[in-house]
Amino acid sequence: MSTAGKVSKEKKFTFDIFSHYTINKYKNVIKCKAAVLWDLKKPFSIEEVEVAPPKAYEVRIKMVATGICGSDDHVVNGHFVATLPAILGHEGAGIVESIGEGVTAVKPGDKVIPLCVPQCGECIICKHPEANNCVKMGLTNPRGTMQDGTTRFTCKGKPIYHFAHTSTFSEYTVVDEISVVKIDAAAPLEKVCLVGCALSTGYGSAVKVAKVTPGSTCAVIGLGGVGLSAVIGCKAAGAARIIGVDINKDKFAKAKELGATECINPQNFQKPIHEVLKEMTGGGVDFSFEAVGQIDTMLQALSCCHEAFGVSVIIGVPPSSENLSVNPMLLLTGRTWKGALFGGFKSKDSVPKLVADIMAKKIPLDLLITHALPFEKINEGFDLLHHGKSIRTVLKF
Ligand code: PAD
Ligand code: ZN
Ligand code: ZN
Repeated sequence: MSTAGKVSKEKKFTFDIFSHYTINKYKNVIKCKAAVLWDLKKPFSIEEVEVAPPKAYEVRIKMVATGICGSDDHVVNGHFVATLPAILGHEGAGIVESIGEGVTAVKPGDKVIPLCVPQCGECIICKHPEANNCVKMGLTNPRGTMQDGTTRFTCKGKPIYHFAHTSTFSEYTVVDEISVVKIDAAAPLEKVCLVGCALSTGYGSAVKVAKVTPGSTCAVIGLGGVGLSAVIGCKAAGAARIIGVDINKDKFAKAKELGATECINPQNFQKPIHEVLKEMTGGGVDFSFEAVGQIDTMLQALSCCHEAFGVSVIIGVPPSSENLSVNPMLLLTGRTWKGALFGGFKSKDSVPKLVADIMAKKIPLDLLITHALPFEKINEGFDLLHHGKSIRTVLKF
């Protein structure tokens, strides 16, 4: 009896290995095109890369569209540290190609948005009712890998690192199950890809992080895709006055179309812009947003909100080497200073709802997309951003 028992255990063991093998046998390495950033301050190279099959609790996605975000550009210019060589991009949408063992959240054929802020649902942050920066995020320690510490991309025999848990600048990508969410099958992916970053970030900064109130006065510094999404959020929350601030006056028409009641260019004033804003608003705005990613504009945003009740939100990602120095009196008088990733939204919970609101025309997302290019023209897309010509360029695969 005891020998028989031993044999059957061994048999079971053999079967388990075999069944694992048969599951993975049909999932091939995919060879496809991706934009690889080999070095800082260099253009992207379109390369043939190998994309390994998803392991357990991972998902391989065929990308359909991806936006170009200021944060991708911060990596290229070295302000935001990432492990290179890497496949950047974090504002995409696509269709699930295959899933690893144990995946239940999505299945092949589902339309999905990869999530640059994961939501594991189990950590202390995910369980907190307000917080969203899941412990699996690792923003301050960017390893450029899957959660298991390895990469799924290789090129010319070298491992290529992931970026922001998403790496959307590739025809195929692999993400952890905690970094992807299913969206409405009818959603236009070449538009809702922006929910993967800009829209959620700016809109949530207004409605969720600052909690803009009806009738209030707001200032948004930086009118790129993120700042304009904050303008959309301020308007949706019922702000009476929304002042857009940018050094590029070409951004003003779009800002006004989206809800800015007036726009100002700091270069047209002798005084610092926070003084100008305080004078314009009888002492300071109720809510201010920094959507540039520079230390000086963060201080301008803080200073321009009312000293007794103003709330200022940092959205922009600052150069990693720079620190802020402020006079504590700015806060002692009663200001609140906040910051958030991804608009403070819990990603898995909020992204499908935001997509639904866009499809119901409650959020004018289309206006943020100024250019569409084939994926291979990614460097042209970054040139448009550098020259202040685009709000969002969407690359199509
Ligand atoms: P963008 O480059 O499209 O927009 C930046 C805007 O700021 C441009 O319109 C500039 O003209 C303007 N600008 C530059 N300097 C000044 C200045 N001194 N005063 C006023 N305006 C100025 O970038 P974006 O909209 O994609 O991103 C904006 C920032 O938000 C950037 O720092 C990015 O890294 C950050 C970001 N944060 C999150 C997050 O989760 N917190 C997510 C996505 C992007
Ligand atoms: Zn978590
Ligand atoms: Zn982004």
